[in-house]
Amino acid sequence: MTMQVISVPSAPFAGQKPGTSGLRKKVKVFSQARYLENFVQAIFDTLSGQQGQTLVLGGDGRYYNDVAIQTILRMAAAAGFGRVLVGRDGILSTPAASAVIRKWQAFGGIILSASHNEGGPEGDFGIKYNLGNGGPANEAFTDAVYRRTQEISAYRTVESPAVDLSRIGESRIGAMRVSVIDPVADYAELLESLFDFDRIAALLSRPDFRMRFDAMHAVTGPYARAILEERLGAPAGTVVNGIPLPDFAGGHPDPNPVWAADLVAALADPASGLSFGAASDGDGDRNMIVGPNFVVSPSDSLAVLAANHALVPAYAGGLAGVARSMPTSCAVDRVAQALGIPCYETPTGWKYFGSLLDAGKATLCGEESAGTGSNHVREKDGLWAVLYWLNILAVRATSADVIVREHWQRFGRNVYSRHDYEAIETDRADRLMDELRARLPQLAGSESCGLHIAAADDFSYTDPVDGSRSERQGVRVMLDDGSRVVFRLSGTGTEGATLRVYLERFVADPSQHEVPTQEALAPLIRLADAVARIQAVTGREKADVIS
Ligand code: G16
Repeated sequence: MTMQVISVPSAPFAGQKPGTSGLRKKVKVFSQARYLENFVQAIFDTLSGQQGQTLVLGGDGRYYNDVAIQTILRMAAAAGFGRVLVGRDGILSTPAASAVIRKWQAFGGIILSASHNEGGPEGDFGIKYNLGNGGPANEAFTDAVYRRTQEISAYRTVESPAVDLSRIGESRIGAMRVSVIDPVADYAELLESLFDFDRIAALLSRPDFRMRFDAMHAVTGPYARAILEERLGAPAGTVVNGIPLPDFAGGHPDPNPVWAADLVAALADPASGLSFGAASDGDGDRNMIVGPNFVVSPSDSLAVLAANHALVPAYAGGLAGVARSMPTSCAVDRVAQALGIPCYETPTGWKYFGSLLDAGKATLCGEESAGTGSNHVREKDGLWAVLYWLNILAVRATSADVIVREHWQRFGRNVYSRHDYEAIETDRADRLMDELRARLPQLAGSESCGLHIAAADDFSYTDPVDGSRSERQGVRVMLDDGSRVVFRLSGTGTEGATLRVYLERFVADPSQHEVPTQEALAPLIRLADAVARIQAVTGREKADVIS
């Protein structure tokens, strides 16, 4: 059955430039007439060869997810896709979408999410396109989509009633099949193939081991229940805040000590009886790992996963290499050196890991922004990280804090913190970065706050696989002893600009490992303000979020 394709006249919107991870805007912006349609049409116009192919579609269930899914289904039919695999109720976590694209050899996928940003009618919405490898489209593609949004004059759709997404099954929009799939099954099967589920199940059944997984009312609730409670036999109630809500119950589904403070407090309270805590974000790709009275920093987590790879079935054969984003601490570099494997340093954004994973150059990747993952999919993966930790805990029969402290003893500690200045006026943030960039030539070799700056530059990256180049990816100020301060503007915010200041100092001496992080970094915090004139330019006396 063919349907008549309707061409609806439209005109460009300003600002449809994808950031670090797709296009993220307020719901109010996305729900304007033609806004979503223009962007989706720009994606479809940038593709070629999609006729008759399969598209994967799903999102994190946030407010507007359901409306957007129906719009995109009609537009996919008009664009000539042969089939769409859509998660039941329009739900697919980001790593699950990646797994489904890969398993079913789909042409690509559209994921609806604004990650850890708040939801609801006043909150944020987002959309990104993933390629046939299951990973976020590269910069060349997103630049082309942006160019297309600036010249668009119409979008194409069909007239068709809304598809019932509440039941698994098949239907059609014209010639296009719509298959509503179980959002959990393919993903859970993949994770089961990577880890020692028998050992993890034995750990979870021990009376002296109790874990809590906080799904933060976001997408991972159903995934965590199915995997931890149903397949691995963790007691009912292990997963908390497990029902996804369109507004995440009013919170930020951001697994860090600020937004998951309840979990951190529970693990700090011996009366809770908890020995391990974990959380994931809006779309299920980020993770937080918490031990008794101990929050594992994401950069340390990546290093620990790499150092313990031999304990996990999927990685026991060895790692080809590891990769981290530039602002992520160099803790994993030390592990790579000890293992004799390469460590790649990429710009911020999971999309930069894709070519390294596809080429078999890296097995594990991670970022300071609470993301870790491997070559099993092409996205970072929150529950994967939790299962990896559980697998290590099951084999080593000790707690997460002990594992990290032993890691520091062996490799030294890369003391690390990120200071975020949120919702700064955009022109002030741009001025700060411009002036900092202009000062770079004088910074190298200079003294500031009693510290000697060995080098200073603006990070650029050449992809070792396809040779593509990315410039202006963050200012690095490096000291003689390996300490660093990195400055960049976030590419995921929706309000003004967010300045991120990343601080790192290497401490070899074990007697200094327990010095509180902000105290250990105090000289670098002063240096950061002095070289970037943060207070003077932004008017802010301190960071809004320190993690
Ligand atoms: C996205 C990207 C990550 C990045 C993070 C923060 O994650 O996929 O690679 O580290 O944003 O980016 P920024 O510092 O530019 O805000 P997510 O979980 O938000 O999709």
